[in-house]
Amino acid sequence: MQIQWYPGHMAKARRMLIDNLKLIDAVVEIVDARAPVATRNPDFDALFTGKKRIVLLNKSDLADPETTKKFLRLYAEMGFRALAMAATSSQKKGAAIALLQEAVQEEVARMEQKGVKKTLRFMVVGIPNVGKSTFINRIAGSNRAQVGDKPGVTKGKQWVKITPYLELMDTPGLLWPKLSDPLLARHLAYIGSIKDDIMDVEELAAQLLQELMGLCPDALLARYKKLEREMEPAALLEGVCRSRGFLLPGGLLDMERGARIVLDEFRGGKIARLTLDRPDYERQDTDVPAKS
Ligand SMILES: Nc1nc2c(ncn2[C@@H]2O[C@H](COP(=O)(O)OP(=O)(O)OP(=O)(O)O)[C@@H](O)[C@H]2O)c(=O)[nH]1
Ligand SMILES: [Mg+2]
Repeated sequence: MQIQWYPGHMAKARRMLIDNLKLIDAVVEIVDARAPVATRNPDFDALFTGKKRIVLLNKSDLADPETTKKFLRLYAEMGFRALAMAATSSQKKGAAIALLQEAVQEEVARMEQKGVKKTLRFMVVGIPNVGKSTFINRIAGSNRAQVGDKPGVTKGKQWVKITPYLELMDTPGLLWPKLSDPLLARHLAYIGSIKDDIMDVEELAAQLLQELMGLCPDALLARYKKLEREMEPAALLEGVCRSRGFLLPGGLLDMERGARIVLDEFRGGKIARLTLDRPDYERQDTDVPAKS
């Protein structure tokens, strides 16, 4: 499957991030806990060299808790401050604020010695649809940034003042130019970080069903009754249509409707709570542009 996935506005967004780096104290990178490898933009290592970085594994309510713990250990080994959370709940709000403050505490102390109370500014970054704006709204305690269940909702930068001394910058989702790892590309598409209208949804849903049959066969068989373990991807999608009675006039199966239902139900966490990526996966798409 060929995916056209680096639209022109992304290059503009990348430029904007670089231009704003001088204003900020640290970068908060949001990844999706269901696909923490696929949703980490490999371009960020070059973009944010020299900046303090915090990684938030968001949507952890939809991910497998044990795998989330493994990813947290991995980030700790890599030297990142990291936290698993669900921005749609207030449970980890305090822990997230504490983590942000901790990341810049030395600078705050240094300024305090000079008698200055520093305003902390964080840039919130990540690929599309991982919950950057939802996170900012959670920290702000009100709906200040626009949110939506599709990629590309935030179009430009937006500063959100949380307190007189804490500001968060919302940014548009940023992908990297070359998508040369087909497995990671599929994972991004399954979770909804790439626009569905640039993909073949039937092929995508069929592949997702095959992957889910490997990861959580019991949950899948329980949800769609007409599936069998050894089915090929296309047969799995047909099985979903039969399970739900998705027929077109004339008796053909409505594969597109079946595909959209599978993607919707997976994205909504209705099939199973699971993580697609493995912590030891070695990505093949680290080929990213130079910093400017
Ligand atoms: N289940 C669950 N859904 C979440 C969580 N965080 C965000 N969402 C949902 O994910 C969708 C995308 O959220 P946004 O905050 O708009 O994501 P974004 O990263 O700002 O997206 P762009 O601006 O398009 O790049 C929305 O439907 C949110 O309700 C979470 O922790 N758990
Ligand atoms: Mg947004």
